[in-house]
Amino acid sequence: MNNMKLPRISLVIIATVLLWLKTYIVYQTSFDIKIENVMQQFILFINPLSFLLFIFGISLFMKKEKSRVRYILITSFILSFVLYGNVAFYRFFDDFLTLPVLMQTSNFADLGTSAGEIVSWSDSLYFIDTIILALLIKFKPSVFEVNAFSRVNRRAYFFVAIALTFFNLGLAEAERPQLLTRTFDREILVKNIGTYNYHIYDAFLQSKSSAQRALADGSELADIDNYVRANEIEPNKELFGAAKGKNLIVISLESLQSFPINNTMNGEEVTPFLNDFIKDSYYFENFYHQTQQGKTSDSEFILDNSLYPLNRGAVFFTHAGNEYQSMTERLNEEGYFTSVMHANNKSFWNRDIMYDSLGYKKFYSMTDYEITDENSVNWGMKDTPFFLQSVDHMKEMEKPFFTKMITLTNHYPFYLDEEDKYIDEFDSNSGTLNRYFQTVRYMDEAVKEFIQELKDSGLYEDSVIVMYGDHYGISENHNAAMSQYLGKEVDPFVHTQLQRVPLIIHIPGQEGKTMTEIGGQIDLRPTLLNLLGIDSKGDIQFGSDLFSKEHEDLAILRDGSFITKDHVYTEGVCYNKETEQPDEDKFCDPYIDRTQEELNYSDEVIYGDLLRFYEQKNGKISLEKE
Ligand code: GP9
Ligand code: MN
Repeated sequence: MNNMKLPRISLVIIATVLLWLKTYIVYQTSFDIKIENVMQQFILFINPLSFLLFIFGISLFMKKEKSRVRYILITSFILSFVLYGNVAFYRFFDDFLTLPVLMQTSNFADLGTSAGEIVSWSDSLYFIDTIILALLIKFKPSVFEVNAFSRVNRRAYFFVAIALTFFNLGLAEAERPQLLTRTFDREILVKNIGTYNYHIYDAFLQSKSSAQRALADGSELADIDNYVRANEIEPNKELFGAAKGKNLIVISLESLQSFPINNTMNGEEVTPFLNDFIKDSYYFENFYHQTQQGKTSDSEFILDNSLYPLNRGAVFFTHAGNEYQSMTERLNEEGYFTSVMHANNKSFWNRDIMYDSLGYKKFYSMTDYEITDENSVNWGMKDTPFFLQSVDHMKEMEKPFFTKMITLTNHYPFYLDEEDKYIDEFDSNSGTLNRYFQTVRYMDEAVKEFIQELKDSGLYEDSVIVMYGDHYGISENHNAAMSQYLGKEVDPFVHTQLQRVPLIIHIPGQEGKTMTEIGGQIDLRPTLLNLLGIDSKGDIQFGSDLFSKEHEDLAILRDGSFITKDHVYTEGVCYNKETEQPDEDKFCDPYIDRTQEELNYSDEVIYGDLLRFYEQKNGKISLEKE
């Protein structure tokens, strides 16, 4: 038997294939990864492979056979353990592990007594490949060999591994553009680059931010504090406490820009309900979103902290472990029950982790809603059922409450079921823009039903209702179609003006008013706290009360563009708002450095996790390192 010439397979290959197949089986059996098409299934299948080839391939550089065998066995065990750790964590948290989560031991407190139910003896099956490997090594059947590769073979081996990595990344990027720079969701990352690469990526993000944090010692805060104090203004005194004790309902209107408001398409109103509603509300028509790659999550970050989001990546992912002095925490101190309602996967944008850091008491996510195929479209649950089921949750909340509701239907690619189309599509070369009007119209209808439901349940009169657009919905890719709709060319000036999103503040008992003040999402925190009668002067925040008589007409966008009363500065050109043409530089020059200074200070706060040195109560800076 022994002298039969069977091809002998290298131990490296056996270990790789065993763990590869096991990982794929575990994906299918132990995680709930949503696969939408064959390509996604294929990516899922190949995604563990490149990493495994590399990690086991390291053994090919080891001289001694004993070391090689030992290395392969230990590596197989460690990786199996990591995979199993994710399985156990997923059973309870419905999420993948991240390093900050491993360090946030408080998370595990939730596990407590149920640990026994999460792990069971049959889980040893998760180590079956390592066991097979150990048996192979022990009994040394003739089908495999542990010999080192020749130099040429080793090269070929790594060439294949590298090629596979790029192949995988290329497919993933095509399936999910900007996967790594935007880092949306752990499930999407695992689905596209695999669990093991995902952990390496996570470790990279973690070490980068820990290094920056470690170098900070609080001394940077003095300058920042000076800057914030120098620009601090007196909030509106008459409105201080105008909504004291009321519930605060903040609605993030997905992808809603200002241009459809009070506007028509094919002669039909796009937002008939909102056009009415703003007559009874404060409506800010010169309000800008200040988000970047973190999109919705960036707008949430700004709302809570009055800090700018980062220029790349999503701060919800990169700095979820920081200490923040959020609006939510202020409201907790005032006895509010604070929550977020969003019928999506809770780990999307790392929300479950970040909401803990921001102090939210409860996150009503996907699992708190009744979601069916009939009440879903596009990204998930439709806005109308979402709103209606949310009111049921509100009825149960302790009062007063603050809740942030995040809508979903008006999201790219803007698909709707036939029965939800109230108006026709626009007619241009961009299907995206054409459908956008329809989904905005649907959202308008959903908001209408929501307000009615609030009235019926008696919550309306006791609540301040705030609505804002989270970020743009129509990107520059659709400039030609936009030009057709607007009847003018979308140049950098018009593009910047299109970054306006509606801000609507409805206070029971107050009359409506259109406000022309120029502001941005950064102003939400100070404005809302003032209305609720909470003094936020002395906080490290970059916005100011929009109702203040001293409010400065200035909105700074995250890319360094800014808007003043009469000018728009973008891409290095100072435009006159009236003529819409370039103007003399002297009108914008005074704000250029100021804009950069403000953005840099805000970044410093985040990178250095500086708020941990700041005592909000008395404005003192402590210089001790933690
Ligand atoms: C997902 C929703 C959309 O939960 O908030 O995110 P976006 O892509 O708009 O940032
Ligand atoms: Mn969004």
